[in-house]
Amino acid sequence: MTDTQPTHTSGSPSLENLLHETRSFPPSAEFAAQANAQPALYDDAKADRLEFWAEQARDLVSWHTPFTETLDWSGAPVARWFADGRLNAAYNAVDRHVEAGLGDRVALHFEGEPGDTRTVTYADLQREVSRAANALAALGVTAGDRVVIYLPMLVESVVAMLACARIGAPHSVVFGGFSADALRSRIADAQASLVITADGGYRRGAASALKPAVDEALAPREGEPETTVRHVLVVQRTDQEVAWTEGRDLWWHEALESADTFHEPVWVEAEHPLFILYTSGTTGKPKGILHTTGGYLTQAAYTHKNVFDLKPETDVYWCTADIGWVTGHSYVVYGPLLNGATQVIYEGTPDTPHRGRWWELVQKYNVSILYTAPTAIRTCMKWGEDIPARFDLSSLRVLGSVGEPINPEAWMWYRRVIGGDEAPIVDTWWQTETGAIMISPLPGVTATKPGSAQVPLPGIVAEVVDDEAHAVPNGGGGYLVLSEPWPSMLRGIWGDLERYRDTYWARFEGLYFAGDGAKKDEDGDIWLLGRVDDVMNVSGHRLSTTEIESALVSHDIVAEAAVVGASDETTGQAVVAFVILRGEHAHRASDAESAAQVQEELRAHVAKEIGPIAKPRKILVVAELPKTRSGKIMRRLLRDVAENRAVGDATTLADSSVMELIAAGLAAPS
Ligand code: 6R9
Repeated sequence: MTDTQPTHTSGSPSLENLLHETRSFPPSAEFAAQANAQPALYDDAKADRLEFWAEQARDLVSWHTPFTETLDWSGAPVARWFADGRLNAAYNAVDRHVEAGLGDRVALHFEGEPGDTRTVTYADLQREVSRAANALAALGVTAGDRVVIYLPMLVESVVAMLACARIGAPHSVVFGGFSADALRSRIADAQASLVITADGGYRRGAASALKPAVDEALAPREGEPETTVRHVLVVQRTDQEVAWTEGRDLWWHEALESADTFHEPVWVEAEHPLFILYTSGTTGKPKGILHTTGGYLTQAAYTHKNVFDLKPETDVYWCTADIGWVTGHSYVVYGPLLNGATQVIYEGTPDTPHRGRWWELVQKYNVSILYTAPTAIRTCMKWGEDIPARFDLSSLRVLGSVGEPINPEAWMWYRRVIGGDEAPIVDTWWQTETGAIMISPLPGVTATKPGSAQVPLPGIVAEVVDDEAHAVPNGGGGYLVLSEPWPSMLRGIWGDLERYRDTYWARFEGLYFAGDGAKKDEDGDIWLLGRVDDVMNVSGHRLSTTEIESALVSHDIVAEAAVVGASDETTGQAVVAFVILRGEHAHRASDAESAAQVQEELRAHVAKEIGPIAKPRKILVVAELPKTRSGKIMRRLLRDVAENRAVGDATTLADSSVMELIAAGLAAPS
């Protein structure tokens, strides 16, 4: 493929900092000629949007009963797509490829952190998923029952999700890095009847335990209702000692051993729930985002095919996301498998046993499409480009980014060092709620710009609006909204329809409010600017300030807490907490040493309550917090402090001396 030189776009965006970026990389003629996506895709979608989606649904998904109706929006904001069709997600991801004679194609190249490997073909996957489905059924799990999956990145994790889908039991995957308490509240909210976990997994060169967190999450607690969980299936990964509850706990391998390899998929309605995935909102309570089957699968497959230009016969695809996040759902499990892709899944961290592990894997498996997050790219930048330079990365032909805005430096580094100055980068904007990619360049069609997700995909209608819901002109900024329903949109918040309306549909009449700030450049391309609510984005993971504040305040010594996301070179944002100690404990922060102790104690407490990723990078003990007269904490001012800036306008503070007090306190030993 020929190299493409950057050209400069017309017009100079008058927007601050990153919008001074004017480089643009048109696709090479060769890439464009072979691309799955052609410019006509936009025209087709514009000509008849609903018919366009119906075509995608018919082309990319196999229906047991074909649908006749495309969209029913009469119950807005709860959409029904392809509602009279019936299908099965696992059949679409696995069986139909085997039936098409592709059973020998590798579905998964699994690489364990210690270096153990496993190659799983589509035929293998069909046997495993069928067995697992029979095992779940034998445990009494039926269509509609919820199953919580709490696993590391293993072949069994993919099998478990598909087995649930095969019997019509919605799965709720809880990220393995979350604590027992986080797991407990999600199990309770979903009223799950089964948990699938492992003894442990390998992380940073050691076996780390998972099962104890499940035991703790299920233990009876005074004043709380008894758990709905009847069984725990345990995958044996590390051979660690595990506590065992007779009658409740079963080994995964034993349950599967005795199960039949044939299983007839349960054909469900298109609107049957496929999964619930919990994500942080602006209040402390995580939201169970509900996705259903037909529309979700359609958009997952469509985006995976066109945004990554997947050629299933020749490509090797690798998405580095964990199945605990939505990216792992749509772009490790459903999108790639529906499209019959061959992919790599990796259990461990990028720096174990060395900092070149990812690039070694790209070389080993000839990965051609890589999908990862800006925080990972920035970490690799920090480690130095001599590390990837030691490996042959010439197989890479498409690079993807997701999770947070990618800054132009990281984008350029990704393109040059990883993509050999050739591979197109697709910066994909979407959310747990949107289910699949919404805004992204199309490789081979779009001239890409470093730092911008650019354009809504064909079939998607997005806008940037001001406070009054008016579309802003090119060059202007405001809030990102989605103006038309899309197939993979959430169908609500589990058990809380009111919260669904309030969170997404109350801000602007008839428009989906994404919670992200955005600007349009002079070409009308969209630049995402981060969250406008109190949700932080740390290494591409959504964390709520409120949730961390409540975790801090639940510690005996803390009276009050305020949490902000301070910009951080590597992780995008870092959690910084300001705490006021209870009077009787105030002395504990009087010298540097004890303040450091307090900080460590509270960090550990947050890790226990929520999980290690929520641990504040810094905890500052203060005497007061800046509040408005109505009692709202002015996080903006705290962010100034956290980012070492001069403190901004503090005139709306109830007590204007507070910021001086905080600044003085920080100058003193901490
Ligand atoms: C897929 C995923 C969603 C939030 C979203 C936004 C941020 C994701 C982005 C991006 C700028 C991108 N986000 N992709 N911001 N450019 N390409 O990440 O889902 O975990 O629900 O987070 O992430 O702020 O609102 P989720």
